[in-house]
Amino acid sequence: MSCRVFSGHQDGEALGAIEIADSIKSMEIRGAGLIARSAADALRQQAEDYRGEDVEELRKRLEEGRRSLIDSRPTAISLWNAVQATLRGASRARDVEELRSLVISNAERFIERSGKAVETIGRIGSHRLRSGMTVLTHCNSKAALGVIKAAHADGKEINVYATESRPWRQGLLTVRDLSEAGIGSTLIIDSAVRWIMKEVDVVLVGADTICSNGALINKIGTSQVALAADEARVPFIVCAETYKFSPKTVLGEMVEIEERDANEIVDPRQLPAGVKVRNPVFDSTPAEHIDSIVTEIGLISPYAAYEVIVKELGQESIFEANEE
Ligand code: RUB
Repeated sequence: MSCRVFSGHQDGEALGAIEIADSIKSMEIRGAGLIARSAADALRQQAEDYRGEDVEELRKRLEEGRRSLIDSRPTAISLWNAVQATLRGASRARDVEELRSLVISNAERFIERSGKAVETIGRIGSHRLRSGMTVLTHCNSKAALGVIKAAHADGKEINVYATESRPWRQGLLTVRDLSEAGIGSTLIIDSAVRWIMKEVDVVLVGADTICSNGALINKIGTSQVALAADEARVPFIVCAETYKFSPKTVLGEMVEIEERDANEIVDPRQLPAGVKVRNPVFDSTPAEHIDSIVTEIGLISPYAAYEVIVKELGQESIFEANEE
């Protein structure tokens, strides 16, 4: 298993899930795919560690764990899809053993599929890149970087512009990751995107959530990158596993955009009295600015989002979203 993010706690308490939820909240664990795999793994660990005999008690603890995980960061639907997939069928398990093995196998299947999805997206997306191309990417997305790395592995020479992505500066992770893979990159500040766009052949970004109308929710600034790409006629491609699509949006639910502490942007002592600071960390890019979405089931139009939700995540997930 590629994603063992914590180990050892007593008796299947929600503690492991709470610890992981805290690490997600503090952004020690970040990126929508990793958040999802870590949440699935936290519930798997909780089921594995339970030593009691009471199936209702284990179910209750898993539900507490699920709750603390989904409350840890509100925007990425990958987190909700992961915990739902991990606990699917849990209400029907008759004893501890049945519940434990169901949760373990669900979690392992989710984690394995998630890892494979990133690989497949890399392969499919790389067909859109030719040698000598310049890619711009925003923030730090494993799925988007997977595409660049797959193209590089095929012998294509790819140049990358990576945005700094204030305030957390995930762009530093991106250039580090690319450098380790032997891929050259140039770091730019977020406000340089429109100026640099004339040198860019394609934009590749990841996704936290894709709505049923095809809108993309991703790191703050993504929609400005999309506008600049649209203006310059540069294709804007999203790289997203199918569990980044949101069944909740089918029911008309709006995606909650997380706002984090102002201290992440500026030390309040540096500001004159009365000045407010806001720190929204994601934004929404409408479908009309998206060229295509690379998923593990193929390259699709953003307008196919509803079909992906129904066919890949299933009516069951829409039903569960309704129950929430
Ligand atoms: C990360 C971010 C990434 C997506 C997709 O934001 O917006 O583009 O999560 O990442 P944060 P991946 O740093 O706030 O979590 O492709 O790795 O799932």
